[in-house]
Amino acid sequence: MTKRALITGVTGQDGAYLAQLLLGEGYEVHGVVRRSSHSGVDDHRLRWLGVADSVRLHDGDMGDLSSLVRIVQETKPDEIYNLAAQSFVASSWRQPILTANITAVGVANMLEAMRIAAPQARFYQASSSEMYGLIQQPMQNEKTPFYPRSPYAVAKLYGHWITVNYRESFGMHASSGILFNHESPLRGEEFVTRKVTTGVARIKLGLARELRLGNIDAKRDWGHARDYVRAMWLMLQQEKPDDYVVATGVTTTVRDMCRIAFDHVGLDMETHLVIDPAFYRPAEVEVLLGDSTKARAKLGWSPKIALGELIREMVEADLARLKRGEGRSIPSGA
Ligand code: GDR
Repeated sequence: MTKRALITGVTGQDGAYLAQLLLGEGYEVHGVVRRSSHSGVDDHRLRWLGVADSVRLHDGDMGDLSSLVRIVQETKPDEIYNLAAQSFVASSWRQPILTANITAVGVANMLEAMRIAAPQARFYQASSSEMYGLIQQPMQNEKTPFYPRSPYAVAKLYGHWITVNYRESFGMHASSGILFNHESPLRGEEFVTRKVTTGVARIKLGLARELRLGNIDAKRDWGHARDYVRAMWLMLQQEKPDDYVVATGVTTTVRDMCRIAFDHVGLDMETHLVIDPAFYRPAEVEVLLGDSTKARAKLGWSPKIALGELIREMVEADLARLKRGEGRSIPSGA
C-alpha cells in the first residue's frame, strides 16, 4: 500500500526537502498551498529539487479550518507534517497577531482537521529551539524549561503544547520535533545564514560592497535542513509519539559563521561587514545549543553535514544563481 503524506508549508525550505525525501521513500505527497491572485503558487524550491511535478498541491490556509478539513478528507493522509508558519522571528514583532493566528492557532486548526477527518493519521509539529529563549541550561534537551523571547516563540510554544495536549487528551499519534536552526541553499534570504551567503556572493561578483548585520555575537546551533527532515520522518515511523530535540550539539557565533563564508571566497570580512542597529531585535536569544541524545538513541538519527560544509555549499549555490542572473535584487527587511 502506498503511503500518503500531507505537508503544510510544502513550498518552504523544509517542505521541499521533506517532499523529496518522502517521494524517494515511495509516498504519495500532497501539499497545502496558499494561492495568491497576483503571483499564483511560489514553487521554486520544489522545482529546484526537481519534485514540483510529483507533489499534488491543494489550496488552503492555516487560518481557515474548513479548507484544512476538506483537504484532509480528500487526501486521507497516513501522515501529516505541519510545517507552515510565519517563521521569521524579526517579523513577529511587526505582525504579532498574524504570527499568533498562523503559527499558534493554525496548529490547533490542523489538529482539529485531523481529529475530524483522519483521526488515525500520524501528526508532526514543527516546534522550535526559539521556545527556549532565555536559556535555563547550557545545553537544551526535551526537559529544559521554556522561556520564549519573541511573539514567534510564544506562538510556537502554543503549537508545541497543543500537540502534546492532543496526544494526551485524545490518544492521537502526535509528535513534536524541537528543531534547532537548520539551513540550506533553499533558506529564505531574510534568515542570517542565507543573508550572509548571498551577500558574500554579491560582494565577490562586484554587485555589492558591504554586508549589514545586527547582533553578530548571537550563537546558534546550525545544521543542514536535509538532515533535519529525516528526523521528522523518523519520528512518525515510531510506534509511540513523542517529543525530540534535533540539533548538532555545536554552537557558533554569527561572526564565525560569517567568517566561513568570506574565507571561502578569499575576501576579508572586516573590510565588508557593517554592524547596523536596524537589525537588532527588541529581545534577543543570545545562545542556543541542543542536546539531541534522545533522537540519536531512539530514532538512530545523527546529522551528517557540519556547518563549514553547509555554508560553503550555500555560498557556491548563491554564486551560481547570481552568475545566471537570478536573485540580484536584495529583499527588503532582510
Ligand atoms: P532565528 O534565525 O531567529 O534563530 O530563527 P535567524 O537566522 O533569523 O537569526 C539568527 C541569529 O542571527 C542574528 N542576526 C541576524 N539575523 C537576521 N535574520 N538578519 C540579520 O541581519 C542578523 N544579524 C544578526 C539574529 O539576531 C539571531 O540571533 C530561525 C527561524 O528559522 C525560526 O523559524 C526557527 O524556529 C529557528 O531558527 C530555529
